[in-house]
Amino acid sequence: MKYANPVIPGFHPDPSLCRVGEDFYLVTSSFEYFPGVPVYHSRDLVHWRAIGHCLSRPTQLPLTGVAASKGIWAPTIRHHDGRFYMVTTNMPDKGHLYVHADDPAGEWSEPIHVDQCGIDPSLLFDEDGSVYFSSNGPGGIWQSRIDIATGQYLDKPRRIWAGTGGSHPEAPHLYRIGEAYYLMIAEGGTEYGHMETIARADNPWGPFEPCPRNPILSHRDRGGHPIQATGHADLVQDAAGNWWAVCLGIRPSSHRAHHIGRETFLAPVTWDAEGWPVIGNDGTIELEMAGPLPPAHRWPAEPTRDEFDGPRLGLAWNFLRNPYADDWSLTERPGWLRLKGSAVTLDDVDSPAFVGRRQQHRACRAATLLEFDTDQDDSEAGLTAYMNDRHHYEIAVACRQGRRELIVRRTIGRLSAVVARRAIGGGPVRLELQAEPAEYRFGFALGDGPTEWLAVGETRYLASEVAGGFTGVYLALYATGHGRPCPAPADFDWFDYEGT
Ligand code: 6LW
Repeated sequence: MKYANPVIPGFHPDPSLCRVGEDFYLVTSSFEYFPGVPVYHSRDLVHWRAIGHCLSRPTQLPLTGVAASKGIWAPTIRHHDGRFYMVTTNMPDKGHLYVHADDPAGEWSEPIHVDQCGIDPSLLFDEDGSVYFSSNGPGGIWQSRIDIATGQYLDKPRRIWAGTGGSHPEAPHLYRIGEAYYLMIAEGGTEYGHMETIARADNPWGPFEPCPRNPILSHRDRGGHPIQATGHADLVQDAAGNWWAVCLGIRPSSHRAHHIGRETFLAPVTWDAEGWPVIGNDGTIELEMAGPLPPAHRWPAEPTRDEFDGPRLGLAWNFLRNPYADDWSLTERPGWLRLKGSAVTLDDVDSPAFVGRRQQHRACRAATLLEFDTDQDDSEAGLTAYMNDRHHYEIAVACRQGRRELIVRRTIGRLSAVVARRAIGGGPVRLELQAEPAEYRFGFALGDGPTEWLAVGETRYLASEVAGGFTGVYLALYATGHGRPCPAPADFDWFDYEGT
């Protein structure tokens, strides 16, 4: 059966998954966004639907003052004895934590912290009841044995494998398969040299014997291939006994520039005569692949338009860091998302009035209808293509010398400038963004009038290779008073998002 990669497009890095019966559950990293660690559900490994978040309360996920691309790194999800566990690291806060839930859609428990070095923690529940806690750390992969009720050590952490010599040995996943323990890790760093390697032992502490074919997954020698940076993988066996890997990869839009984030890819896994896994086509993956998938199970398509009619935001929406409760409301004006711009701006390492979703297609259209009757200078509300606090583009209604105007701004590092403006009168404004792999176009319309396209900006300047960090572009509605609160609310009637 054929399927298309990536299976979860847009900013969904560091995928980890587990199976319960015929159901698969997958989590990805969420960094400075809240709620954190989205949970996806699938029955066929190809079609995934969002069902919740593991970290949905500020007590589980404090993000105040967390820099862009800090916060939640590299979760692992496992199921044991009727319970789901998700283990991750909140950077820099208190380090490793895990939460558990009986229903992966939530609510998840308060966090239990584990005092172990490094990043990228994961758990193995062994058959004798032991729980192994692995992470990266100085010189390789470290492991302890913990009491899962408390997070306390039963055996102190020690280094169990240095990897094969690549930089950044990280993202360990320890599996017990038959009588053997397999330790699969990422090496080479998460960029273009990324790879996945594996080793085996008959004891969870090693000594680990590396696979002679390492790396078992990498595109580091495939310059020009549409998929790059493959690595950070996790394995699962389906109900029919077939094995699969999920991993992260990127799709550059122009030379060495990817802007919608590290995405989740799927590859079939076979085993060679010596008992080593073969991922995809002998260690590489493609945009179209085939494998012995479980029977197809599609989910209803997401509607293009969010009318903001419900009492809660849909699961696609995120805030930047922990939101201030007063900054947003779905109930003050029913059927509208109301944002109340505070002093905090998109340039601050803080939580502006901001409600955003991942850009999941390199070619897409986003639009919104905004009412913002402001006469306070420097107040502003609109639509942003946001990579981080130093790299973002927006189209907005703003106020200058007491008059409303439409602006397009680009912020690339310390260069921030309004690149287009039009004076406008009162009344609602439709803001539009059209994305192609290499460019964003920004336009607006008044009433039912035609769209006037105001400016074009390259996607390249929002790419990780330029902007830095580990995230991908968000398309977000926002409001700000630039240093003082906005007296007028910004009301958004609806938001359209559509891959094109
Ligand atoms: C993650 C590390 C990595 O912790 O990037 O791709 C870091 N690999 O394993 C952030 O996602």
